[in-house]
Amino acid sequence: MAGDKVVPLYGNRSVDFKDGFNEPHAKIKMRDYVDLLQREPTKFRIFLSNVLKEVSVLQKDFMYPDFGIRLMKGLPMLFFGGTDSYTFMHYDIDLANIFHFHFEGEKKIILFNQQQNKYLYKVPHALITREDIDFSNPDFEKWPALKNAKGYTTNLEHGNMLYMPEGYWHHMQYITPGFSMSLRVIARKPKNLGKAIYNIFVMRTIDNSMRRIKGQKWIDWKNEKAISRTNKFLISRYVK
Ligand SMILES: O=C(O)CCC(=O)C(=O)O
Ligand SMILES: [Fe+2]
Repeated sequence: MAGDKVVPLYGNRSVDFKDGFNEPHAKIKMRDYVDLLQREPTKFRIFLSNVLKEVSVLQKDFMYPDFGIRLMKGLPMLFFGGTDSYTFMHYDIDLANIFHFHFEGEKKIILFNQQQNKYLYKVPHALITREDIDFSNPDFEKWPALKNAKGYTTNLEHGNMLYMPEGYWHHMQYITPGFSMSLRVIARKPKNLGKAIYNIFVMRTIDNSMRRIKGQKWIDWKNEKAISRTNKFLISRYVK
């Protein structure tokens, strides 16, 4: 039903200063994308898609479950991926609680809470870790701080739902082609809500402006800071 809709695709390309925050890497018709998923492995994912909004008949295909907790009722976002694709380690800009429902394929999940930030080579003014870390097979020689990070891992199959508490980091690797729907609940801890407001109104504006002003130098500086801050923390732990 959504075959003719043009959808945005994301690959594994690292952040480029010429891109806006979360700008897509390619566009394709939904029909062709589904063909691609079924035909061969692909790094291309659909991330934060609002296809339900555009194809209103699909809205009849689901109901909001009643968990006794107030879900954000803007239309839910859909996420698709094929064998070999993964969604990089990140947390969501609004630090929402996320109920992540999975359909079709199998997906491997890694989660960390916000207390692990100091070990994760987090990029400043961003919601990601260093993009050259392979979380599916981390190189602990190159990224020693990761050895200290305590997280969770699980696999999702058709019909499973994963609850991610507010602000949790998530890395999602599609083992086979599939798609998911995320329902969200606003951050409840005042500190997290404060961070959400800061991210949406301040962090994103600073980052977009600095990309325009300083270009790639800004991105490179942030990536270097991700390492130096994490190393500084590691050293301070051992030299006391
Ligand atoms: O499933 C994915 O590819 C990413 C999901 C995600 O980032 C989210 O639900 O916030
Ligand atoms: Fe996310």
